[in-house]
Amino acid sequence: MCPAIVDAVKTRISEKARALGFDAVGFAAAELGPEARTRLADFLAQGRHGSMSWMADRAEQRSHPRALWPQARSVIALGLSYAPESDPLANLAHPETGNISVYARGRDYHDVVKGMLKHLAAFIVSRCAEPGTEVKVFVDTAPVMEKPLAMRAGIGWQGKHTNLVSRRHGSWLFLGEIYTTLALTPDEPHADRCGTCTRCMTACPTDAFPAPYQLDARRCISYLTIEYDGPIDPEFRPAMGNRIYGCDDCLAACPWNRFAQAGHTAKLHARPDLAAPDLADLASLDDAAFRARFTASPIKRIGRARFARNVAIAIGNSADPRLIPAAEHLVRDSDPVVADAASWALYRLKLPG
Ligand code: B12
Ligand code: SF4
Ligand code: SF4
Repeated sequence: MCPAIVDAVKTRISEKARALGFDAVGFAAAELGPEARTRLADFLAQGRHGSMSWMADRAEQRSHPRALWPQARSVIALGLSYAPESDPLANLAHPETGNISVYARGRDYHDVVKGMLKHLAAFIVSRCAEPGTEVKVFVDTAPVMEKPLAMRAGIGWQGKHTNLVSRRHGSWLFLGEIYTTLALTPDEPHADRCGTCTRCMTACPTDAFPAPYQLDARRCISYLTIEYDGPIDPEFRPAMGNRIYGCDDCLAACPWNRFAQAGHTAKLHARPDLAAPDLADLASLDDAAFRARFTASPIKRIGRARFARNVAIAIGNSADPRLIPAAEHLVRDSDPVVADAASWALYRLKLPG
């Protein structure tokens, strides 16, 4: 395609992406520079992925878009804002409730973003490309390094908290990509705008950043509450507070959020019952009730046992003796990890003074 036609195709794709509801769109070549590859290798070599062995299993595809799909020539990077309407950390001050991170208070973003990506991909194939053009859509779960690709496509930069920050949407963007055989001119990569700021790093309750731009997932509350299924190290339990699913402290600290307007995608808006759920109520959920309560929510993915473990730790941090019966109920749980967390909680609640 001649450059003028490529530009026209990019414009059509960008307009359609925005019409579908995406807040950011950019274009990159289907390749990652040597830094992302080396840094992923370092991260894995230091064991910072913890029990997420799937990260190491497909590291080659993760750090080489063409190792995942040799025919890919371009990547279309998309961002969808989920910026909250109010203070995302307000609920941390209510220890009798559980705090769910902003991204998981509404419908599962994997489903929402994937649906939008599929619409955009179908449009590209049917309306923007020569016959034979192929596309593949990804959001989160594929071996794709979404943040460095989005930075290369110019929709933001990787901040010191390691997530992509946008000048317009702050830290609150979900990412998705379309890999395609179309040759599209890359946009300019986004420059780093962190400057001397280190607010995200000092905001972290578990000191999970060994250095700027580096995260040790094993210390991160998001990893501990969502990805890790064993007994959480007692070192981290007090710092978890009432965070029962994910953590937003480093994202919320970012000064670039001040430009963000609340996300407009209704499906991602917070469910009222997940804004400040009662810990005693959550502790009483059996498997069937857990599944019913979290239908269409990303929380369903972690299963009832991991969730109940997190609830037990939040109960142990509540300093609220009214939650002793809830902890006693979980101590009798058939899952040893849940029972262990509940014993720890009971011990804390019964400590004098
Ligand atoms: C594994 C994973 C996690 C792990 C590890 C996170 C991590 N930072 O690696 C855990 C479970 C902890 C996690 C937590 C969260 N996650 Co997560 N996660 C992923 C996943 C699947 C892979 C990320 C990855 O490749 N990590 C490996 C490391 C090595 O890569 P990296 O983070 O890009 O590391 C870079 C930096 O270290 C940098 N670097 C190192 N040194 C230096 C030096 C300089 C100078 C510079 C500039 C850079 C630099 O280079 C590395 C390579 O680019 C992505 C989806 C995907 N497929 O990409 C979602 C993803 C990153 N997660 C996401 C979200 C929303 C979260 C949470 C906010 C959820 C929550 N509220 O609890 C937290 C945020 C925690 C945090 N501060 O990162 C979003 C982030 C969106 C965005 N705007 O960036 C993603 C992109 C999913 C999505 N599709 O939207 N996540
Ligand atoms: S998500 Fe929470 S625990 Fe993880 S790095 Fe950010 S502030 Fe620290
Ligand atoms: S809080 Fe500061 S250092 Fe962290 S990502 Fe935002 S601008 Fe960068």
